[in-house]
Amino acid sequence: PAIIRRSDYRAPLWLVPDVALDFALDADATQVRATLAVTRNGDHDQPLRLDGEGLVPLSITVDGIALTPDQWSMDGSALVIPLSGNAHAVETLVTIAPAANTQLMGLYASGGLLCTQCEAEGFRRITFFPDRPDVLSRYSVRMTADKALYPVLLANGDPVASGDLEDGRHWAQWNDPFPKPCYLFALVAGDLACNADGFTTMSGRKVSLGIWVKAADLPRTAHAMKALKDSMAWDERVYGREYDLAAFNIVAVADFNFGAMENKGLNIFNSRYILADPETATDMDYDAVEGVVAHEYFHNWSGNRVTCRDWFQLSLKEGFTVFRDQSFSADMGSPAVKRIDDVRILRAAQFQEDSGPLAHPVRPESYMEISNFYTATIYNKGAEVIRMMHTLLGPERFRAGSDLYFDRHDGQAATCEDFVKAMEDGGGIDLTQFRLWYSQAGTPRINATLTHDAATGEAILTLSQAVPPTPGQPDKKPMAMPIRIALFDRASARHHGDALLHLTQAEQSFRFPGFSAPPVLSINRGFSAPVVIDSDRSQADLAFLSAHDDDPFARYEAMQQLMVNVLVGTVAGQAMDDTPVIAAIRDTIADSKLDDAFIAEAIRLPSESYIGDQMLLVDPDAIHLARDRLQAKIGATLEQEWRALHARTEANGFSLSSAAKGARKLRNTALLYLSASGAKDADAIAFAQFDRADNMTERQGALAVLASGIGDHREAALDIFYNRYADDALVLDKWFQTQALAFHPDTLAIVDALGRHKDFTLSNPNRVRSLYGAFAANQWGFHQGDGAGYRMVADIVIALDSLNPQTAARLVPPLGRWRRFDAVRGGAMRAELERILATPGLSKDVTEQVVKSLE
Ligand code: HT7
Ligand code: ZN
Repeated sequence: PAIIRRSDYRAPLWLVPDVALDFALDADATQVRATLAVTRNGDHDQPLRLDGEGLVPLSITVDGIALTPDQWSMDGSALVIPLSGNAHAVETLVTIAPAANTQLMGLYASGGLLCTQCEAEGFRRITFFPDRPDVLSRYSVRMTADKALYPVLLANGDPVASGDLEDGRHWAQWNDPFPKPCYLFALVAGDLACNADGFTTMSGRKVSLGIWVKAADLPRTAHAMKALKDSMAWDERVYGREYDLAAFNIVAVADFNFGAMENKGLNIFNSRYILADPETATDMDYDAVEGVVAHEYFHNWSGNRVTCRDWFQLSLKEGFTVFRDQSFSADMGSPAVKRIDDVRILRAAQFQEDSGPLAHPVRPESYMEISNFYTATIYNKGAEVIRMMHTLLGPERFRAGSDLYFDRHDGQAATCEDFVKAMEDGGGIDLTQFRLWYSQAGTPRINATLTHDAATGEAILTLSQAVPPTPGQPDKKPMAMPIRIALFDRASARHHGDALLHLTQAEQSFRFPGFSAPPVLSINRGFSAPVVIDSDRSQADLAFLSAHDDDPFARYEAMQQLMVNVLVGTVAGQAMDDTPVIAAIRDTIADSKLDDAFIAEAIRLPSESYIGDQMLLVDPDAIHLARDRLQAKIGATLEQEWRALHARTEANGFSLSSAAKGARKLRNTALLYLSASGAKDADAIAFAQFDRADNMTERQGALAVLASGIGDHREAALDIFYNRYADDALVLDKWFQTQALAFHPDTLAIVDALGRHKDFTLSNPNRVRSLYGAFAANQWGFHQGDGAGYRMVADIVIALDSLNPQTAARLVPPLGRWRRFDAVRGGAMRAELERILATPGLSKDVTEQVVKSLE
């Protein structure tokens, strides 16, 4: 497949200021008539070139006159029309088949609905068009459809008119006054019920809000509606951004390749990020609904009003919008726990990506298939880059920068460089060196050494940085980053305030006067830079910080590092002293100043894959054994504490307050350790929690504990859960996922059998992710045995590729980590990648991921 390069960007030759679309909707054959007002952009004699995929032009007219076959041509799948003047009206007619669209890109059918997904390049599967984000058009959309099958007809913008037709059909017209790229186009037709509400903007305009779902799901939309209204108010308060249309609609669909889509005025969501009630959604699900609703809403400014010039600039909208949704969720709940969660996700997904064959910069230089670049690097590292600018500038100057960015670029397709320049000009800062964060891939490693000069009473912190080589980037330059630190006096357990260090050189020393004795270093407080810190802090220092650090992230981090050191040492065959870990956990759960949610985060053992990420060569069995034993020892040593905690956190009635959510989180953690303790009644206690829970957080928490064990209640709990929720696809996903993630010796065989279960289907991406996505993330399970896990995932990639290449491609990266495993495992993983590559007719989505993984 062809490689698209950032350096090849050229402005569009033709613009399309206005487009009128007319859809005669039908699941099997939808007719699309598109009338494009096109204008020549600059002085050239090039023909009009309209992207298309799988389209056949049934008729083409220019200025109302039908073209003869010699007046147009196809270049591959693109339609090419030579035009004589500088402005024309070009009309095309095509027929598409939504019900046969298994890729879920373009116009497709899901659960009786017709809906669209156009980002990144789905619009070309609907009609011929310059499918690139820097061509901005005003859209008017008319839809006709069978009224009984599709009583609701929605599109971008505001509704203009509607009416009935003969033959049981009806029509609706929607206009969107804001010029937008075609990736933001959307329509939905179907039998939907609406949770209708309203919002009055800061300038007093009334906006009608609608969340559209299947009628039976209406009671599960309240949380999403609250999140939407909170997001609208937050964006006004924090960024001064007001909503701009009279209507804002959200539709939930069951089959969706991603989380959600920010189409102008008509967001389309994967139903898992809209629907929530206590019976079916965990607290994590509730938080995800809030976060994704906010994310898509915030795109109205960061993405829609200011969009991307080309797809290399994807992080311009995604990194900034993730930063915005993270800040919103922090303000809505616990900032400390939110930061810990976000860093955990960053490390699990992005650090792993950055250290493997698919590493790429936040602003990539090339791609084969843009869908493969909706990555943790673009999203999560991109958000960290924005966060660092926020840290360097402070909130007021950052706001001045963002105001300038929105003012300057409203209605434009902008670049990452435009954003940085606005921050420089609005915030008054020089970000010349900082720009390397956009172009250099790889996670910087910072070595921190603290020494003490007794003669001068100075503490001297020496930081040195190295950015590891990544594909195509063997040599790296030093990066600029903010490192927040504090130096604790050992005796008083206090410090003299944070210092924000500006690390810019390969090696830099910072001197701090006023220390008669060596202090304890708290570093990268709040995770001020997305880096790995290597420091020579002792276990005693880490234990000190895990008890006294007043920065919640640093306190959590000290505790995690304490655990990681023991686990990595154990895996390496050293006899490690685990008493500081157990003591730290005991002290943390006894600390009445800490809230339950933080305690639960702090005392949780690092994941098996995070432990693996600390090693050059991952030994999944040794890691599993070491972690399992430590968990068992913590469980047994503190058994009475776990019993007491589990009892103390039992709630009397369900609430969504932060305190109640924290208590549930801690209750599940206590149950996990109690079960690990080997206590004879642990299985029964877990089953009782499972059985009596009045909410999904506790029920699924207990199910996860039971599913990882070999106790008597395992099968019963899984059966009860299945029968109770057999009709609820989102909960059934949890049933598949819980088993795929379980620490069970037979996980491989269990997943294999689940792949043949009557409720498993390759046509629903949520189901695929909940079984095979989860399994590939289960380090011990996936790497078990003789490579059968690799074969199973490769089989799915091959089978899924012809149906839904985007979802198939997302299963490839776990196999691409072959260099990190022993020769036998690594060889087996490579062999599966080669087998996938040898499949005839492989999509460019999967081809790109596999080729890069093998390089
Ligand atoms: N901007 C949206 C991206 C998206 C997407 C990308 C590829 C294929 C399907 C997709 N659905 C949505 C989501 C977001 O970041 O808000
Ligand atoms: Zn986004």
